[in-house]
Amino acid sequence: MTRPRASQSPDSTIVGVATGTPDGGVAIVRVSGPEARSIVEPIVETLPPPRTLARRRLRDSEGAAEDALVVWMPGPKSFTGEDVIELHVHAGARNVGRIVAALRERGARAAGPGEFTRRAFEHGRLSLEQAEGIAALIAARTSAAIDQARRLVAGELGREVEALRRAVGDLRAEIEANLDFPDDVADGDVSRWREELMQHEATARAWLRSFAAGQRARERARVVIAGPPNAGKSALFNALLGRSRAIVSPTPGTTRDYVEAELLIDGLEVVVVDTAGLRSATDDSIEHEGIGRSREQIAGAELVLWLEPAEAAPTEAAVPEGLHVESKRDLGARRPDWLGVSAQTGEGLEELRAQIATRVRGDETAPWIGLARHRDRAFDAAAAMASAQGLLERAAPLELVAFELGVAERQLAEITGRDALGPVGEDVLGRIFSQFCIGK
Ligand SMILES: Nc1nc2c(ncn2[C@@H]2O[C@H](COP(=O)(O)OP(=O)(O)O)[C@@H](O)[C@H]2O)c(=O)[nH]1
Ligand SMILES: [Mg+2]
Repeated sequence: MTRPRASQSPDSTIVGVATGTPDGGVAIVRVSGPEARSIVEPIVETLPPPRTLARRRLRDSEGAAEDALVVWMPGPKSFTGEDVIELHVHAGARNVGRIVAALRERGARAAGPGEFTRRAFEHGRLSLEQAEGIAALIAARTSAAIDQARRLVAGELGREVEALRRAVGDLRAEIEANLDFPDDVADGDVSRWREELMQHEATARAWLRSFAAGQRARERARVVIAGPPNAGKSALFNALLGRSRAIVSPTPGTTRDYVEAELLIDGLEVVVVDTAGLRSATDDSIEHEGIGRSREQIAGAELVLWLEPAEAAPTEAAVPEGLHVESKRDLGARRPDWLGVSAQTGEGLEELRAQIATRVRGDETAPWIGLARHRDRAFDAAAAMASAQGLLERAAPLELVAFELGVAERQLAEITGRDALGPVGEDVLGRIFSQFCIGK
């Protein structure tokens, strides 16, 4: 292997506890490295055949016996690409501690954060963005985040990035083949190169847009219900939630502070916020404070539902970029081009849900997970491709064009970390894997 192996003492055998929940009944102790077999075998007497789970009596650091299920996965067809043995034992920090101690006494070193995954990357079992997907999956807090992280782990982004990197590389090779005879380059070639580059840049820019949509989907958009007092905001909030969470009252100014709740709309997790009604004339200082908070909520919203009731005349205050909703449609319809709903009869609620989902998702049906690092690299690659197009347009020397394409290729290669000798340095790897938990 030509690649400098960057992890600390890479030939050592490491041990870590692979399970993270303190209330689980079983803990998995994982051992990976060239000595895995010679370290573990003596304390379980015999290893079961490869990839077969078998029950064994295990001797812990105090010589006492513990029941364990043992699975032995010889490298390179293991998670890390090394010899791996997993011991499934009873959970409990002290119990597990005695087993880990027995393994360390026999020469295994305690694994650092992300060290198992890092070894998997270094042995070519995972690309870098897949490894990051594992960390994102563990950290996921919404089901959208889980779905996106799984796609990252499955290598979907990596495959697209690799395809683009190869296409840019082919184009660079073609341009470089003309370096010695620039006068022989036909105008048709130059315009075809520009055309191809424009398409490649568009591909990277489309990722950037879907990365942004993916981030919105992961982060629970805030949907803020705003409007004048008595518009029926709290009633609509409760109707969307399907329960009585906010106080509904004919007395204007009842809602003084905002109330929020999580809601699943079309598989999309959003936070719906009910706010105090906006009106200018009030001497009530608490209501005044509530109105200030409503404005803050509107400013921080992904989507504002601007509500005005069918029984009252239109106001001037409607938030222009918001979704305009006329409430209390059971009492009539005064704003025919607004979306009509009634919290009382349920009219229009399905349509409202659908519109919220569409507005929050944008036109992206399958948003990508694009972690900040992927976004930055894709952005720089797109910028390099744009600059290469500019150079071609100005008939600048082809060396410069080829140079910019090389920059774009390297930026793309950094996303997957595939380029064995290339651009992903210890600083990048160190930063990525230090964010993992120990045992992963
Ligand atoms: N007829 C009818 N009345 C409603 C509807 N939604 C709310 N209301 C009434 O309008 C008044 C104000 O409602 P509320 O939700 O507290 O308004 P908010 O001040 O905007 O939060 C209450 O008396 C509600 O019963 C509706 O869909 N139809
Ligand atoms: Mg209210």
